[in-house]
Amino acid sequence: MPLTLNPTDALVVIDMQRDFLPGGSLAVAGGDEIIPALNALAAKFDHVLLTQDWHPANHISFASTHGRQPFTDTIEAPYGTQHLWPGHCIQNTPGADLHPDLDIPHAELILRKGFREQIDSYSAFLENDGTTPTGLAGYLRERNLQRLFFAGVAYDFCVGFSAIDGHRLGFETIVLEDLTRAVSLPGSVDHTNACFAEQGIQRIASREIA
Ligand code: VGL
Ligand code: ZN
Repeated sequence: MPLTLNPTDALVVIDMQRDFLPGGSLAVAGGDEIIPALNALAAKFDHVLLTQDWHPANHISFASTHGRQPFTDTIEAPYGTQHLWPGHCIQNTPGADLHPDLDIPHAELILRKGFREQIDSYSAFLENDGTTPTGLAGYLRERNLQRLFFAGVAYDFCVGFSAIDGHRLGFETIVLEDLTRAVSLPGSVDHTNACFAEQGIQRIASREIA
């Protein structure tokens, strides 16, 4: 049975920026493939929100900040283990731009995250310390947006953390599986899938939406 959208639904498109897509410094394989279908689906939603990873040049999540290797190395931050990445989505650089093929003119909010030098933020709701709010939950509640559909990159990091926090914060949460792509570090996709299953976070295909 097709899923019918209603006016209190929102599509949340995570981090569809040049640096996360092929050609970028932290490219997610196949990330560009989802853009046409994402644009088409977004047109069906009254409310679309975008996130933008937005880091200072010496961000805590950059391997170069610590003289370490990206992808394989981690550091112990005051808030816990932090994966290290290639430099990406640096404030006011072209890599931080939303991808030019993303065509969602009615998107009503672009939420920047990860802008504090000493805290990363995978989730659109809470920074990686698990306590610093981005303000998104307040925005959604004040606008009476109750059911959230997540798409974008990366499935196993920013999409996953955002969906899990959204669910915990009381929003009905659905992940559009065909409209995401994963970074795929060892075990990261399995871990994300297990968390979704444990919390009852639904994964659906975008074609199920009427
Ligand atoms: C992301 C790694 C670092 C993401 C952001 O958007 O999933 N991943 N920063
Ligand atoms: Zn980042």
